[in-house]
Amino acid sequence: MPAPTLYYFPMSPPARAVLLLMKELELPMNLKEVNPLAGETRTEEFMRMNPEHTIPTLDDNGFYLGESRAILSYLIDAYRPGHTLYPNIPKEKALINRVLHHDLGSFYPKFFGTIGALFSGAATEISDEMKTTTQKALTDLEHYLTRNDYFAGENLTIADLSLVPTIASAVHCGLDLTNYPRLNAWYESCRVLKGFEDDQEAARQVGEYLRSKFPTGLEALN
Ligand SMILES: N[C@@H](CCC(=O)N[C@@H](CS)C(=O)NCC(=O)O)C(=O)O
Repeated sequence: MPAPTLYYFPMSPPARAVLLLMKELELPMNLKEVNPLAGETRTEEFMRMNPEHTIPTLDDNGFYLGESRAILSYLIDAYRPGHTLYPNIPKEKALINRVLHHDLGSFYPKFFGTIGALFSGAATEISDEMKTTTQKALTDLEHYLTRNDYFAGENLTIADLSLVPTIASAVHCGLDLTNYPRLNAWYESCRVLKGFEDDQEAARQVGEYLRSKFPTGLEALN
């Protein structure tokens, strides 16, 4: 059967999480770049695959899947079942899912939802409220790392892969992670990921893009 196709955009944090997994496991995959900023996720053809018009979108031989975290767990279950990045052990899986749900339902919307307004031009300054919301989101992550070095235990899992691109983007936009020592130590340990350096390049582009619109970047969050 042909390898699955991933629709992605290089700067997109959720798409980059899937790229990190693909590189880590050396999964054969066709990559197709789609630019949401140019409306390419809103074509009829794309929306037949994913009516929510988001990347990443996976096409596994006619099985279409959106939502990066669902794609991460599907790829392991389908292509590397039981891998340590998402082990087939109910309690370990539950702890990973917990972080993925926290990321989707709390961290990403609080953090990226807030700073996203700077990228779109909807916000032209970092308000006290934006500062409080993003700092709370980062402190919540810091608390996750109180007992473990990684987000769901003592090993890297897809929970970490889901978070790396957002944090890397924030760092390249000017966030000083040393204010969050556990998160900073975690970020440093993620450098072992095979796709980490490529992800840094994407994060650098996100930083440049933000500074083109908002020259001081995220420095006011520190
Ligand atoms: N929760 C989704 C978020 C996906 C998402 O919002 N992707 C953005 C790019 S970062 C996108 O495709 N936006 C285009 C659009 O909404 O039309 C995931 O994790 O996959």
